[in-house]
Amino acid sequence: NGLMAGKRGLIMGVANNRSIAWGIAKSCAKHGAELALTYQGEALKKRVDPLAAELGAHVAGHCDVTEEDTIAAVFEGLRQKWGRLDFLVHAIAFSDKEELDGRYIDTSRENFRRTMDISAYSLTTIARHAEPLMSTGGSILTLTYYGAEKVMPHYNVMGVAKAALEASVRYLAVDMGANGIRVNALSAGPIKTLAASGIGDFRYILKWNEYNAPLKRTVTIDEVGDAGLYFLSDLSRGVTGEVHHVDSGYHVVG
Ligand code: 0WD
Repeated sequence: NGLMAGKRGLIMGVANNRSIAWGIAKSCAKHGAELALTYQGEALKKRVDPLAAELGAHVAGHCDVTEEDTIAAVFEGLRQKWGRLDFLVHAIAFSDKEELDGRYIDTSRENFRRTMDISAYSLTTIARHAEPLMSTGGSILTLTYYGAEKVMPHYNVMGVAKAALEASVRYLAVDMGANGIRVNALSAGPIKTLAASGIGDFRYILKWNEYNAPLKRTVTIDEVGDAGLYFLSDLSRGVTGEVHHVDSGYHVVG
C-alpha cells in the first residue's frame, strides 16, 4: 500500500514497544513511509535501535527536548540526510510521578515548570526546527489526553500542560498554515505504557474507561497508530488545528 510512499517522517517518543509513538511508527511504515526515530538517553537507545531496525528506520540520535542543542543536532542530521521532512510525530511528556497523585494544588513550582517545558513547550520548539525542512508542506502530530479538557483523577499538572499543548496546536496551525504545514493532536484514551505507569491509580482509570466508554473497551497503540496515519497522510490534507479523540468514544460520556 502506497499511502505513505515517498514520505519521510521523524518520530520522537519511542521508549519501547508499548509506546504510542511505536504504534504510529508501525502504521506509517506499513504504508510505505521512510522513518527516523530519536531516543532519549543511552538506556533507551538499547530499546530503540532494534525497533528501528525492525522497520528499516534511521536512528536520528539522542534528543532531550530540554536541551536545545540536541534538538538542533537531530534536525541538522536530517537536513543532511534527507534534505526535507514530510511529517513529524511528537509523543513526549514528563512530570514527577510524586505529583501525578494526590491534589493538583500541591504542584511545586519546579515540577510545574519542568512538566510544561517537556510536555508543552517542546512541541513549539520542535515545530520551529522542522519548519525549514517542510518547505513544500508537511504534517505535525502530537499526543494529548482528555485530562486537558476535564479534571481526571491524579492527572493534575499534566492536565494543565496538555491544555497548553492543545492551545499550542491551534497557534502553530495558524503560524504554519500558510506554508502548507498542518498541526494536529490525537487525544488517546488511557493505554498502559511506561509514561502511564507514573500516574496514580492508572489501573482504575483503565477499568473506568472500559466500563463507561461507548465501545466498552480501551484502545490499543495500533488503533492510535492508524488514526495517526490519517493525520500524517494526504487523507487529512484539509484538516489542521484539530484535536481528534481516539478513546473508544469516552469523551462523549465522560
Ligand atoms: O494513556 C496513555 N499512555 C496516554 C498517553 C493517553 C493520552 C496521551 N498520551 C501521551 C503522553 O502524554 C505522551 O505525550 O502520549 C505520549 C506518548 O506517551 P506514551 O506512549 O504513553 O509513553 P512512553 O512510551 O513512556 O513514551 C513517552 C516518552 C518517554 O518515555 P519515558 O517513559 O522514558 O519518560 O517521552 C520521552 C521518553 O522517550 N521523553 C522525552 N523525550 C525527549 N526529551 C523527554 C525529554 N526530556 N521526556 C520524556
